[in-house]
Amino acid sequence: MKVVVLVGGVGGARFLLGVKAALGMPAVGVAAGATESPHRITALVNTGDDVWMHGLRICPDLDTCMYTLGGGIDSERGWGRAGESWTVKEELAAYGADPTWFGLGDRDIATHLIRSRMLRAGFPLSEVTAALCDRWQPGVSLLPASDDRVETHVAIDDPDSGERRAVHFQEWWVRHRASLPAHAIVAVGADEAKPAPGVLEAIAEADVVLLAPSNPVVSVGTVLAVPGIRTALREGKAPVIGISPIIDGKPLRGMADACLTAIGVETSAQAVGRHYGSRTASADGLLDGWLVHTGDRADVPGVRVVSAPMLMTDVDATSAMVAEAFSLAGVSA
Ligand code: FO1
Repeated sequence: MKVVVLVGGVGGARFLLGVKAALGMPAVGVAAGATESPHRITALVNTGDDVWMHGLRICPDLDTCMYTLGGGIDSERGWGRAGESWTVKEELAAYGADPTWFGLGDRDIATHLIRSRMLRAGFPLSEVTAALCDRWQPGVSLLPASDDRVETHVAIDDPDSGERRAVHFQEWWVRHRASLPAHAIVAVGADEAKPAPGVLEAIAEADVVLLAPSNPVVSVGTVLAVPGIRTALREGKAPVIGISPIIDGKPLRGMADACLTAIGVETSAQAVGRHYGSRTASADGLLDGWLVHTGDRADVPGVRVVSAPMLMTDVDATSAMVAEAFSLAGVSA
């Protein structure tokens, strides 16, 4: 079976562990020896979080997926490397080099050094990612939604001057913990961006497409902002099943509620399902099915809604969620 998953960072990476397990693959890494799985998983990963810092290109969601699926993640933080140290970060702070609020770990910096050098040599992000995945063997194809620059910026009122200005998503998310009201969230560059090589092909060949329970605005939303992707999903043969990132009115992690408020969508499974929309009953909607947490109610016109336990407490729980999504799609591994 060919599965395409639209993902962001921490939640999306955990979800991908369950997709691999549901297809009988080892959640972390790849099966040893010849037993190559007959199944294919392609993750279309958000690049809106990506940022230049200290001269390095950082791709948080691609790295979080790569480390999580390759066995290098610090599972406590959900991002960055296990066994991390922070010497370079401390030295940068000693120089007063801004920003000091972003956690750049020593091991993680090796990834950014290789990526930055390859990008400067002219390699597209998709080839850089494939090269980094040679080491990590995530067991899925990690594709950036686009090789072109797409960066999420947030319009806020400056906490000191009060004047309205745009900051990079990372400054809003990490420095301010998304505590400043976002007056607008813009995927800068999305209009001119093209889907990365392999993205449209993966969608066209897919047997099922899953929208991971990632942030519907700054993760899945930013992938969908790349021209051509939404149309490919609507016109593709594969059923599109969304997994609600909101459980009884609250985002599980991250601050999806702050992002949903910014775009005027209520923080509920029903509102997010309607935000994605029905493929058959609306002009630009995507969903054939919508999976919500047991006990949540959601009426999404033109979309089949099913409830199931949605807490990704471990790989087995996530795998069970994915199995529910597959049966809602009418496919089986
Ligand atoms: N998230 C934080 O909350 N604090 C950090 O200092 C931080 C550093 C960081 C460094 C590399 C990286 O790949 C991710 C990092 N993240 C950090 C997560 C990052 O903000 C992601 O964009 C979010 O987790 C959303 O996916």
